[in-house]
Amino acid sequence: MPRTAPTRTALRICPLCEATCGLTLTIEGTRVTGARGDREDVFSKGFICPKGASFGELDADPDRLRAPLVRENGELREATWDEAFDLVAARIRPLIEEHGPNAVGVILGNPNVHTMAGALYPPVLLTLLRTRNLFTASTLDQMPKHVSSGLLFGSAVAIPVPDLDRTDHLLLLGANPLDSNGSLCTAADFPSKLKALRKRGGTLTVVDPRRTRTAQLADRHVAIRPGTDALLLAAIAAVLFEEKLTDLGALEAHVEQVAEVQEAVREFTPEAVAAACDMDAEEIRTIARELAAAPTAAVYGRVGSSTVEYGTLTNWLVDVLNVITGNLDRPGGALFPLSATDRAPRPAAPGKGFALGRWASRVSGHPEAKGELPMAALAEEIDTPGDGRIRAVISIAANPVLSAPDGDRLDRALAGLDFMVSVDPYLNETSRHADVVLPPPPPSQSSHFDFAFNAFAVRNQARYTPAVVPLEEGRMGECEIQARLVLAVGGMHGAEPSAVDDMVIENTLTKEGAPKELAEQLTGRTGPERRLDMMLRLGPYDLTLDKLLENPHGVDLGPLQPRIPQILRTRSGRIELLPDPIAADLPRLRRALAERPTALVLVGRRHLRSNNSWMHNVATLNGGSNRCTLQIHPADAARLGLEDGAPARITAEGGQVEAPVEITDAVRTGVVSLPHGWGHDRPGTRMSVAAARPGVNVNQLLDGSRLDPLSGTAVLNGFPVELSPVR
Ligand SMILES: Nc1nc2c(c(=O)[nH]1)N[C@H]1C(S)=C(S)[C@@H](COP(=O)(O)OP(=O)(O)OC[C@H]3O[C@@H](n4cnc5c(=O)[nH]c(N)nc54)[C@H](O)[C@@H]3O)O[C@H]1N2
Ligand SMILES: Nc1nc2c(c(=O)[nH]1)N[C@H]1C(S)=C(S)[C@@H](COP(=O)(O)OP(=O)(O)OC[C@H]3O[C@@H](n4cnc5c(=O)[nH]c(N)nc54)[C@H](O)[C@@H]3O)O[C@H]1N2
Ligand code: SF4
Ligand SMILES: [Mo]
Repeated sequence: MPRTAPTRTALRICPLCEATCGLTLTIEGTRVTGARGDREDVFSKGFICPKGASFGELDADPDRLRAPLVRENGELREATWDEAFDLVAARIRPLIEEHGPNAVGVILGNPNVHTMAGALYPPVLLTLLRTRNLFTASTLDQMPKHVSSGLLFGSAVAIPVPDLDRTDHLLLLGANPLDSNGSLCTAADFPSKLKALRKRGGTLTVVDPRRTRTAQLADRHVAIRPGTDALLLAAIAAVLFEEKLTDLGALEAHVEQVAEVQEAVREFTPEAVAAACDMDAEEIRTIARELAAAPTAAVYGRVGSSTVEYGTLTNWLVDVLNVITGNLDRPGGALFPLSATDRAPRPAAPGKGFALGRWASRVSGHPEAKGELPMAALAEEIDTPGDGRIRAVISIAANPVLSAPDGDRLDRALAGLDFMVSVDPYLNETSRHADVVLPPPPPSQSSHFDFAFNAFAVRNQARYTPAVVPLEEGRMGECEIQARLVLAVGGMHGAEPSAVDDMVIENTLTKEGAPKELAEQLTGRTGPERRLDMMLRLGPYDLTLDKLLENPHGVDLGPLQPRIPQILRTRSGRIELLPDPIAADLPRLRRALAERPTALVLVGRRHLRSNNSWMHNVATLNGGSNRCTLQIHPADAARLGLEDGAPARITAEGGQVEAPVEITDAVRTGVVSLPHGWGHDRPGTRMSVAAARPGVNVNQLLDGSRLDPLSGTAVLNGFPVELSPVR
């Protein structure tokens, strides 16, 4: 008998951020003891970051829940899976039958885009449940991009990504890929790609109120006043029109309303916006001319251009610039990826367009966007009495008590629900309110395919990694958990979970007009694998699950290709450059020209060794420079009497928090920065490492009323704060 467990290696795509790096894991017995970058991975070619390197610690975190929890007499206790699902069915069905589907609110958090389960089952759950109360991390993040793409291109998921490997010029706004590793632009090893851009003679302009590690790489860093990117971009467009620097190139035949946009941005001259942006008008002209002069260029904005006052307008203007410089849909510009599980391209044809506001939230009347209501309105939908209030919540991979505005109110609201079920590996600030917690296994025990991120990748490719360690005794895979949840909520409690997959396969094949025999040809040991196989076979490449299994380092599908007009689904079949909802929101931006800026506004930041709210429980990731401090410029600190290391009180419309001051000239004057995802000091959680260094919840400063009106996205960046020393 071997005295020690045998050591082996296995490949696993990293699920910890959007870069989707291929990892080579070292495994002793059933324990992951090491992780390095897989040099043969077709996409990531060996890249790894400190989070990926901590895969083993994160995977083996002793605070991860091992068994379901159910609430009995107010206390959570361990239960069997059968008990847990029986309880879900028994409690949720009567609520739906008595009060209708809208009595159930569904919350979907970010990690759903990092698991196969999160891609495959929530859509089925929502189809069966038919609730209008859907809240996701998108309205704390990228919903402005979906709305902008929906309006411009007719499809909310048609999102152009910068062609990082080939572009000559990148204008990057409100993104810090050196720490975030990129977002809506899946590119393993973003740092090298930016360095390579400069090495081949290209240029990088970074617009960010902080001198980030990304900004330090740039040829030009513009420390803009937060929240004013829409003004800057409108001014760049105005210059391009005024100086006749626009050139639509091959797009000419596929775009309408260019003249209308020219008219709409005319008054946003560099001189008109300079004071609001706190920029030099001449520099704005230079940026516009550089953008036009570059042989190819891409404009790309992320979180700092999205979770802001004019989020949808900013995201629209990003693509307006890509269009009027002829860079949209051309190599070196911004292109639409075609992932292996996308539907095979259909011929170009006018579509149904994109509708906003098909229904509105009950309390504040916020319009839906992409079928969702603002996460910032979740608490009021639960705690405001009346017909149609949310009485039960299904929360999957979400921690809105920390990630959404006014966590204290949401905390109270969740505590007052009739019933809550949470699919989450941790008992944290949000899941502690659940009556049933269903814990998925750690990532080593889950198979992985990036349904979401392959569609935003800078190179088309496909990779599948089966689970590297068998399911531990007593565990249930997350696909099965979510399938059983679908059945329990959908009134089919007790049916085989594979029934969900069979139903989806049958419906899809019928809808796609595919031969029925295909269902029998599908390979795969499990329902989710067969669904993946089906999607690959229906997809645009000649791929199957078997082919991916034969190529464990992935299949490269080549650089991004032009997809216009085929991808367009607007009513006109063309890019509608000035959609009505955008035109209707422009007066708000015009008013901003005259507004006097507030003295001090707050922005967030991300740390390389962190991820939103849930990775502070790994000792190797929590510590060092990864701290919840208030960064402030020396001049502002001196003016306000704040000392480095001493606590400051931060006050805003939603409340107050106290955080230690970190004086640094990396933030510009008039701006302070506090990261999100902290505030692990609530009772009843089981995250011991995080609780020992809790930090504070920045989102307690917000009351949920600040939203980008078109997308319902919370304004998490660039809101006014006041500071004082804590004596
Ligand atoms: N102030 C401020 N607030 C922000 C942001 C900001 O920049 N500033 N960023 C926003 C953004 S971009 C986002 S995306 C949101 C994120 O908001 P959320 O999605 O609410 O938060 P996360 O911290 O990503 O974690 C979600 C939950 O998923 C659980 N989880 C982890 N892995 C798995 C898994 O494999 N399966 C399941 N079922 N659960 C899992 C975690 O334990 C955690 O409870 O936060 C937003 N909030
Ligand atoms: N290490 C790490 N990686 C992550 C995450 C994480 O928490 N940690 N989260 C993941 C998630 S969910 C997402 S969505 C992505 C996000 O990925 P990124 O969008 O790259 O995220 P951030 O690092 O928050 O970068 C936003 C930048 O916008 C700047 N900013 C703030 N306000 C403004 C403004 O008004 N204008 C401009 N121009 N800039 C502004 C901030 O200073 C910040 O540097 O990262 C993902 N990857
Ligand atoms: S960059 Fe992202 S995907 Fe790559 S190793 Fe780090 S956390 Fe994982
Ligand atoms: Mo995000």
